[in-house]
Amino acid sequence: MTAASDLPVLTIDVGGTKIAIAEVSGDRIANRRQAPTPRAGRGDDLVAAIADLAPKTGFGAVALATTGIVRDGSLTALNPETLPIEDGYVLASAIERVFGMPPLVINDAQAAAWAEFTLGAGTGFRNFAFFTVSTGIGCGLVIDGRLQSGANGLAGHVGHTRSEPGGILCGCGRRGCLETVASGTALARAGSARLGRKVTTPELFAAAKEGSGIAAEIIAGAVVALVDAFADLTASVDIDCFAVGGGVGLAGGFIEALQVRSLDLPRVYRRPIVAARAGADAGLLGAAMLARPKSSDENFLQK
Ligand code: BMX
Ligand code: ZN
Repeated sequence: MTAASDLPVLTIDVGGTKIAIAEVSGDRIANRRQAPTPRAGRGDDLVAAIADLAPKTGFGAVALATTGIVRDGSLTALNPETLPIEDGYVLASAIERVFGMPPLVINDAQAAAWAEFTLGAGTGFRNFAFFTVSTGIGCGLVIDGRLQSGANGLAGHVGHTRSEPGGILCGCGRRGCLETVASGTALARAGSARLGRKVTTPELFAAAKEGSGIAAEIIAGAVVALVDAFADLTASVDIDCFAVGGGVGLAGGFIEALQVRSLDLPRVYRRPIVAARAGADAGLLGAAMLARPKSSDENFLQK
């Protein structure tokens, strides 16, 4: 008989746009599949979509990375525009009912930060930050080698620090958050308003490439805001290296633009900015690793 620990971890990544599911063994991802995220505001719809997509047997543990604030297995949206859901939706128990075992549940950017720190762009650093620039802006922080979730799950939500005083109202209730300036949602919104036609984020990047000054200016605004957020974070906790992922973060030329902009910072705030290496599936990998910590990873998570 196969011991549960020899079997892969069934791992789920719930983002604002899509749900991905795979079986993860070590750093190997198999049988990856995905579906659009149900956005009607009901946690039960999310769980039903996961149940539809996932195998029911053949795994030894279940791990779930999700956009939003995870506290003791419950999920609350900080920004309901990124993922609408009931406050404090008891995600862990709902997932346990489907698969018959209690899952590890963690914020998506925190999970991805752990993967990058352990086997990606953050290896060898002590204080490391991973940013995902996607539907929203997520961030996971590893400080002194420990992944920070915070007692309330809020650690690393740098997407909701102030970027533009008096700026537009964020779904979290504050005004001018980084996420209202530099996320994929923000770029598409600004692009549509200023170009006078509905554009998606990839269309905005394509327009910039084809010479649209307006599109280039909007993207440059996001770059400036992100680099300032990196500098603020460096001033707060002395980050050694920033890795950037997510659909927008990994879009052609974006990381290079961040690197160039960071040269305008006073030297004391400058840190390496690199592309996430674990790729689009860092959240899957990190959640699986957190569900199966090695004994040498003792105290890896700081609550
Ligand atoms: C939002 C917030 C974060 C998340 C980030 C990236 C919600 C629902 N999510 O700031 O928890 O990490 O977006 O999320 O409040 P993604 O869906 O863009 O990957
Ligand atoms: Zn906000």
